[in-house]
This record gives sequence, structure tokens and C-alpha cells, in this order.
Amino acid sequence: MNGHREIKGTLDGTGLRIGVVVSRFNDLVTSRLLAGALDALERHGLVAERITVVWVPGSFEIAAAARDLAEHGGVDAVVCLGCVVRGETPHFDYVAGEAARGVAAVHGATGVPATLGVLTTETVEQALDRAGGKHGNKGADAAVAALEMASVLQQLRRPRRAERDETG
Ligand code: INI
Repeated sequence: MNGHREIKGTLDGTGLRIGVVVSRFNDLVTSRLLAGALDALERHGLVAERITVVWVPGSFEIAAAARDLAEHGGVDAVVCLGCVVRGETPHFDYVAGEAARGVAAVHGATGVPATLGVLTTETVEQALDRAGGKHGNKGADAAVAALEMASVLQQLRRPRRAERDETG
């Protein structure tokens, strides 16, 4: 069918500003998620000067920093990186749940999209597999998703051509 409006994000990071919030807890894993995210951003046209990296103590704190960065940091999207390992804490469900809920709420509160690169695994080994190991790098995936969402939202906020023509 023709004539419908279709919006697709590009992955072109040229001109965008991106924030990255990364948790120090399990930094063996999260430093690899960060490396993957930075590599992906730079491969998609972001220059280092347009990337802000914020370290926080643990995944529980990610959303608070992400929200402030979204509100005051002048960024087009925020990438959230952390690692919660079930075996390490009886608080797994709280920490992982609050991290995901908090990150999801960033866009509603600020209008800036935030993507979730917080691993939730049974073991550190499973996490390492997803931080540049045999299952890819979820930090890179979250970074690319942030570029796509920044582009989608930019397009949604641009008036449609017909509306622009009507209003001159
Ligand atoms: N934080 C994590 O990011 N991952 C974990 O696995 C974890 N464990 O196991 O407890 C963890 N805890 C710290 C938490 O995120 C907060 O920093 C802490 O509770 C202080 O608010």
C-alpha cells in the first residue's frame, strides 16, 4: 500500500550528542560494555567530544544519573550500562527491576530516549559472553538503539511536509 507515513530511524550519529551512564559494580563486565558502546558510537559517526560518560556506583543508581543527564546534559539519547548477577545478591530482582523501570521512565520524564544495556545473568561468565564474548556486546547494541531512537524522535517532532506547506 502506498501513501502511508513511515518513519525509520537512521543510525547516523553525525551531529548527535550521546550520554552514557555506566555502573562500577561488576566493572570487569561493565568496562567491556562501555568499550563496546563507545566503539559503536564512534563507528556510527560520533566524535568523542560529543559523548559524555557518567560512572555511578551500581545499577540501582543508573536511572537517577540518566534522568539528570537527559534533563541537563544536552544529549539526544542516553545509553545505560550495568550488570546484575543473580548469584551475587538476594536483591537481584529489586536491583534489576528498579534499573529497568527507572531507565524506561527517563523518556516519559524528559523526552530524551534511554536504552537499556543492563545485563541480568545467573553468572559473571554469562555476562562476559554478552560483553564482547560469544554472544556479542550488549553495550554496543544499546548504543546503536540509542542512535536509532534519537533519529526516530527527531523525525516524529518534525512537522509533516503537508502541514509545513499549509502553515507556510
Ligand atoms: N549492583 C549492580 O549493578 N549489580 C549487582 O549485581 C549488584 N549486587 O549484586 O548487589 C549491585 N548492587 C549494588 C546496587 O546497585 C547499589 O549500588 C547499592 O544497593 C547502593 O544503592
